[in-house]
Formats: sequence, structure tokens, C-alpha cells
Amino acid sequence: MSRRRALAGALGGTAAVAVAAVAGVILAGSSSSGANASAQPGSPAKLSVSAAYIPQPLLTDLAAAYFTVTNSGGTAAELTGVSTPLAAHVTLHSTSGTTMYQVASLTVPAGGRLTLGTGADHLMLESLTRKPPVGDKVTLTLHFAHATPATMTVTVPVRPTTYHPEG
Ligand SMILES: [Cu+2]
Repeated sequence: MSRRRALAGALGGTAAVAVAAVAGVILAGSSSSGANASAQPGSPAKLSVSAAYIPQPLLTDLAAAYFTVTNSGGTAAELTGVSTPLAAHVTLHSTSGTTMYQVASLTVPAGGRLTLGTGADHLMLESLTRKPPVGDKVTLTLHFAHATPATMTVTVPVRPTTYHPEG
């Protein structure tokens, strides 16, 4: 113990900082959930979007939007914002119990996925510019941090208000 203390004292703060930096890299690389064995730790985020839909808004000028973002890379990405011609504003929401609240970003874990759904994370489209009918297509532009490319544009179908995806 005394020898280690003496050694640490001799090396000074620099060694402690270096150890912390290495530990941080290891933690970041192992933080995947829903792990994908093919994701190389530290490789760039590689994103794809699937299962996107917007339930038809009936009585309000609000709509929700849902989709799944899959990350086959080894680095977590953040969904930081969304824009669309359908709405003046789009906010990211999480849900706790029956209460939803706005968040600044949603994480797409390394080797995992971000799944938006009713009662979970979702997009809120506010101040709609029109009321889209069922079968219409809506363009969403997704903005990501820690991903290349940093934006992805997806075409999302408008589904019946009561639509729920299988599985
Ligand atoms: Cu919401």
C-alpha cells in the first residue's frame, strides 16, 4: 500500500488522468444494449431507420411519429432533432408512467436500437401545416450527433389513428 501510494505520488496527476481516459474509452465501448456481435467497439455509428409511421391526427393539430433506428456501429449516436414540412415544430419526448416530457436528445446505443412507440419515446409534431389523410407520405429529416451522415431523410406513411405495428 505504501509503495503504491509513493509511486502514485511520484507519477503525479498525469497518470491518474491517463487511467481515467482509458477507463472512459472501455466504458463507452461496452455500453451497448441489445448488443450486436458484428458491431466493432469504437467503429462509427451506422444507422438505419425502419418501421416508421404517423397515426392520422383527427381532432388536433398535433401528430405523433414513431420509428426504429438501428445502429450496427460501435459508437452510440444521438437523435438531436427532426424537421418536416408537415409541422412548424417537432419535439422529442420520453414517457414516464403516464406523463410525457420533452428531452434534448434520444440515444441510439452502439450495436443496439432506439425504438419509438406509444407509451415510450416518440416525436411530437406541433402546429401542423395540414391534416394528412391515411396513405399520405410525410418526409422527416432526422438530425444526429456522433453519426455520419449527420442527417437522414425518411418517407413516413400516415396510418389509421388506431394503427399499432405488429410485434
Ligand atoms: Cu409527447
